[in-house]
Amino acid sequence: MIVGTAGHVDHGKTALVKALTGVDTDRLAEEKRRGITIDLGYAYTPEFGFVDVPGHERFIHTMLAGASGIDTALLVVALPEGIRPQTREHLQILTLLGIGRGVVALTKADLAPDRVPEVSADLRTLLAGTPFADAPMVPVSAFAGTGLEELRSALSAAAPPDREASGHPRLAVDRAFTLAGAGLIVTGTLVSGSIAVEDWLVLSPSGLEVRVRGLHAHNKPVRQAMAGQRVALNIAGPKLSKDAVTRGDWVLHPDIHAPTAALDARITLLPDVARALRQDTMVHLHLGASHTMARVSLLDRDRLEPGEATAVRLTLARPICALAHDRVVLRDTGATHTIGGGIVLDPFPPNRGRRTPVRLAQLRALESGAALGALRGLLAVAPGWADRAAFMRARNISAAAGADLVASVPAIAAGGLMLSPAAFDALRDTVLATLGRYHRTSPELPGLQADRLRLALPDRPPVAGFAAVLEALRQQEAIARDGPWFRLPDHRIGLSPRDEALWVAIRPLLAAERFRPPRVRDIASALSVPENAVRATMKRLTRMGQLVEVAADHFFPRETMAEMAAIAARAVDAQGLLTAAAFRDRLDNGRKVAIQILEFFDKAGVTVRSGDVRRVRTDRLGVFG
Ligand SMILES: Nc1nc2c(ncn2[C@@H]2O[C@H](COP(=O)(O)OP(=O)(O)OP(=O)(O)O)[C@@H](O)[C@H]2O)c(=O)[nH]1
Ligand SMILES: [Mg+2]
Repeated sequence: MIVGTAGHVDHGKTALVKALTGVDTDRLAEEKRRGITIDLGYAYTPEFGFVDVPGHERFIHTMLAGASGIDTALLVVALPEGIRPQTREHLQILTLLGIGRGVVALTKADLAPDRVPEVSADLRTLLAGTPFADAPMVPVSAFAGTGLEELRSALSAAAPPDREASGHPRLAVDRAFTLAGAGLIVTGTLVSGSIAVEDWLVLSPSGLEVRVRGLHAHNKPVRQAMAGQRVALNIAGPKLSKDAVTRGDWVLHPDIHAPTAALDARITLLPDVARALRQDTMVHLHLGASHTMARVSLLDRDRLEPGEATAVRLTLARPICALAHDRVVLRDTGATHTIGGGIVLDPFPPNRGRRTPVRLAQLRALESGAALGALRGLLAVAPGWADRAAFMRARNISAAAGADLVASVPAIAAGGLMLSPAAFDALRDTVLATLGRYHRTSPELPGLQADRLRLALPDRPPVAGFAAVLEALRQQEAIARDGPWFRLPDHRIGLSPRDEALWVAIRPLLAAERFRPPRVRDIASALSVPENAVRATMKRLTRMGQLVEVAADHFFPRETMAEMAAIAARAVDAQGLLTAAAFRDRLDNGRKVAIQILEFFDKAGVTVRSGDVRRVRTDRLGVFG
């Protein structure tokens, strides 16, 4: 169990930890000289790991870094002084961090034993409505040694539930130092998963690779450390140095290394702040042991009154590592007061549409702490799908657990998407309706390509996800596919009776002089049909693949194109080069037409021109079927 001290400066936190553990955690010379705690201190007994924090208001950021990794609070209030400003602020911070268990130590009992009833009564009032409302209060004296046993048993009784051991490992670094003979050591709380010697992990947000050379859990060498333990890692890595690691970094599994500079969160403004929170206020943001500046954008209103909670977009001054349901604490621009905090709902929020009703509904769904509930909620609101990788990463869910989750929601996995069955059905219905309409208006065309179908949708899924949905529909035989074209299974390319009749008349004209077929104008006058009608029919036949328009109004049957390509391949000289003259001689169709055909071959990649000669790409001869 990791116990963190809290309370006003000089109220006896460090002295109490020393009385409980025998360890003086004020190690720095400056701490000794000034008689105050400046940096975090650590001490262990077989049962507890203590994190001792500074009480001075100037070191609240340090207190925050320490408190983010604890699971039980030891709130220290000196009897001679009673409740003081940082008693309140530390209490607020513990509450915002979601630390639900604690014990109150009424310290310096040797100095003011008679103040126990008064201070306890004040504290009961202060603690009412907080997670510590019923916390035991134990008068103690670090000097006289009284009350220590009661305090130990009260702490044992406050044991928190076990931390989530599943998920990838993630350790919040609160200290980094080098140790002679060992090298680089980082310490912190392992908030999820487990870490073993020889694991390869990543330092986040820098992304440097680290190898675990050795590890301690609760100050003892072990092969493996578990979530909920304070851990010291001896790490090495190709580009790693002491300067590369700072408090606030994370050591974690590569799959959850995804630094982000924007977070959607639900935050509460503390009831006792002086002013409402306005749009785009700059704040100090604390998450885990990290700290950065952030801009708060309110998503569903223009101001947030004290005591109220709402959804916000936090835009960070630098990318940090954050996952869903991480706690954030916000302090004012000058870092003089804690003003509020809450939970991260989405660490990878979309850039656009952040204030739309659809998005706000998604954020409400993401308030669920359980991944199953969150995913169900997310898929129940529009558009009914979610990015699988982002969701699993945000919730720190491994691939195997993710597959179980998708199965139990239930959701349909398509490419990178998870879709509700209803959303999948809606996509299918729209695709089928769009194809049906298209076939009716363009019966001569093979169908629609994926991007045209996608653009027809009211809510557009990502390209890759939609491609997977189309593939799933194809497998269900709801739609069919020819090359890049999707169509309804029973759609056959067809000509209208008028086109059909005209085509029957045109075909022999083309065949009569197949290497020099008549142009649209000639066909029109031969058949006494308007040019426009001939052209439109021949264009439709081109789209159907029967004809090829080699030059404006000059159409060749596709099989003739294939035949001419083969002739070109045979017309090359000993060097493999093709001249226009050689080609023309074989076709006997005149220089102008021969050159038009060759230029069309160039465009189609069948021939490659260089100066007056061409090479024939035999691998491309099949393009005309
Ligand atoms: N008489 C008496 N004095 C105490 C007791 N505990 C601590 N003190 C004194 O109170 C002063 C502050 O004690 P610390 O333990 O350093 O207080 P702290 O809460 O750790 O202070 P910061 O870490 O700076 O916030 C020191 O001078 C201690 O000697 C106690 O039980 N009895
Ligand atoms: Mg101290």
